[in-house]
Amino acid sequence: MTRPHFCHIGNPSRRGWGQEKSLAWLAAFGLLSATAQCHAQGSFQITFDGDPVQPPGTSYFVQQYFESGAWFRPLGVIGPGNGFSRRGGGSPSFIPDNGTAYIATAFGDSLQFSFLHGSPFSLVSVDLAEYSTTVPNAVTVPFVGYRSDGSVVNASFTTDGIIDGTGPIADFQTFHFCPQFSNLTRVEIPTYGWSLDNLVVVPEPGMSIYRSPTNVVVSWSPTWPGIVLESSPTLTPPEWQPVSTNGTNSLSFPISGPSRFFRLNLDALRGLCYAPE
Ligand SMILES: [Ca+2]
Ligand SMILES: [Ca+2]
Repeated sequence: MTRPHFCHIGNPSRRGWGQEKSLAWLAAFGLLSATAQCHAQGSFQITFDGDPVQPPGTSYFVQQYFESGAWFRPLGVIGPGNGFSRRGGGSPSFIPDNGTAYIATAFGDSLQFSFLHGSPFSLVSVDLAEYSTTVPNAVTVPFVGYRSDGSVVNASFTTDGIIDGTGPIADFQTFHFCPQFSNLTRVEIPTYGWSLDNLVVVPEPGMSIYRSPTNVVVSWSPTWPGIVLESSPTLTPPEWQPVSTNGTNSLSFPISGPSRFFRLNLDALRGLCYAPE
C-alpha cells in the first residue's frame, strides 16, 4: 500500500551538473509517473536480515550495521547508548512482524546511512511500521537526503497506525520515494519510534577520466543498457551529443585537438519502470 507524499529540494540557488542531470531525469519521469512508480535498473533491496543473522524472537541494541556496502549508524557519536535495535521478528507478539529481521528505534534513537567510500545512490522504496502494539500510534518518519550537488531533499511517510504484531494483519506498509531522492550521499532519519525494513536502493553509475601519455581514457560502470555517454565542446552553453561506444564502457581519445567535456546521460535508464508491487 502506498500513500501520497511530498518532496522538497532545498538550496535551489545552486546549479551544477548534478542538478542539471536531475532536472533532465524529472522531465523523463513526468511522462511515466501517471502509471507506475519507477524502479530504476540495478536496484537492490537491503533486508536487514544479516550477516550477522538476527535470530527470530530477539532484539539487540547495536551501534552500527553493514549490508551490501551500506553503513547504518545513529546520528552523533557512535558508542554505547547511541544506536538502534535489530529485531529478529516473530515473538514477542507485541512488536511488528513480517517474518524477517528489521530495524527499529526507541526513545532517543536515530539513524543515518550512506555507502562505504561515499558512493552516490538513489532511494526507491522502504517498508515502515509502528514501534509496537503498546505504542501503536501512527508514526511519521522523516527522511532527509543529502545530495552530492549540495542540495537537500525531504520526505515524510506516515504509517496507518494498524499493527497486531504476529497476528494476521500486515504491520508494514511500502512507501515510495519521490524521484528527487537521487544522487544521494547520505540519508538521515532524525526521529524515533518506528520500524523499518526492505530499503530498495539504486547505486549511481560513476564515470572516470584518465590521462595516459598519448590518450584520454573515459570509462564508466556499471555497463547497464540505456546509459549514454555524451560529449560537448563547451559548457557555456553545453551542446551535448551522444558518443558512439560500440557496447563498451571505456573509450580512448587522442590528447590532441580541442577540449571536450563528457557526461553520462541516465534519462533512458531512469525511464525503465514496472508496476508497483
Ligand atoms: Ca527483513
Ligand atoms: Ca502499520
